[in-house]
Amino acid sequence: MSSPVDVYDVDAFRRDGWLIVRGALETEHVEAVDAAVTRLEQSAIGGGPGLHHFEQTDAGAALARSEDFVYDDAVLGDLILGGIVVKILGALFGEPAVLFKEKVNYKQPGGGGFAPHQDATAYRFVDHHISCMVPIDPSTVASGCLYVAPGYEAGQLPTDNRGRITVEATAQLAWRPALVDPGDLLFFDSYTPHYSDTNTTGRSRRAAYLTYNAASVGDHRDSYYADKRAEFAAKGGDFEGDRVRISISDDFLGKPVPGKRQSVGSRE
Ligand SMILES: O=C(O)CCC(=O)C(=O)O
Repeated sequence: MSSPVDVYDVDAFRRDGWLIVRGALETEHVEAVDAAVTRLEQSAIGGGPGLHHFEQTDAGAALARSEDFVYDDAVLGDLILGGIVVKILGALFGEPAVLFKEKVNYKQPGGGGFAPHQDATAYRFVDHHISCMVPIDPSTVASGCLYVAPGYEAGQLPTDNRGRITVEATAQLAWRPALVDPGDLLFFDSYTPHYSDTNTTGRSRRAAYLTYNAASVGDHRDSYYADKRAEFAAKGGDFEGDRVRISISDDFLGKPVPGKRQSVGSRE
C-alpha cells in the first residue's frame, strides 16, 4: 500500500507553484517537532544562539521569528536535513536539494501578517529556491494562514519600492488560502506569490519554513546568514523606525517593539 508521501504530485507543483502533501509526518514525529520548536522559542527568549526577531503585540513584545538553528537541535536537524522533506524536494528540483536557510514564524496572538511578495526578492546568491512550510499549529484563515496564487512561471512580478508586489498586480492574482494542519507539508516555489494576515486567534500559529536550492548551484547558507547579519548590523532592526525588520525584504506587517532591536543572539 502506498503512503501519502509516495503519491505527491510533481506535475501539480510544476503547474501551480505549490503542493500540499497531507499527512506526510507521523503523529509521533509531529509531537517531537512541536516540542523542539517550543525548546527553540524558550532558548530564543533566553538569548540563546541563532537569529531571533521580536514584534510588538497588544500583549507586549512577542517573538516573531527564529532563524539559523538547524545545528542546535537534533529533532529539527533531522527534519530539515534528511527524511521526507528532502526526499520530496529532490523530486521537485529533479536533483538533490541543499539547505539555503531555515526559520520559524511564531505568529503569536495578534502577530502581524506579511504583505504580498515573492521570496525570490529576498533570497540572494541563487536565483531559484523551493520552500517547505511545516505547520506546527493549525493554519487557518483566523490564525493567519498563507494565501498563495498561481503565476510563479512568470518570474518576478512588479514590486513597489519596499519589494512588495504592487497593488495592481496583487489585484490580478487568484488568491486562495493554503489551509494546513500539523503533519501536512506545503511546498512552494520562490516565485509563488503569497501573503498572510494577522493571527486573530488566542493561540500561536507557528510554522517552520525550510528553504532549499538545487545542489548543482552550490551551498550558500553560510553566505546568506553572514550577509543577513551584516545588513542587520549596518541598518539596525527596523525600516525607517516605524516598520519592523525581520527579513531582507520589507514585507512583514508587524509592529516594532519600542526601544528594542529585533535581533538578539549571535553565532559569530
Ligand atoms: O508565516 C506567514 O504567515 C507568512 C510567512 C512569509 O510569507 C514569509 O516569511 O516570507
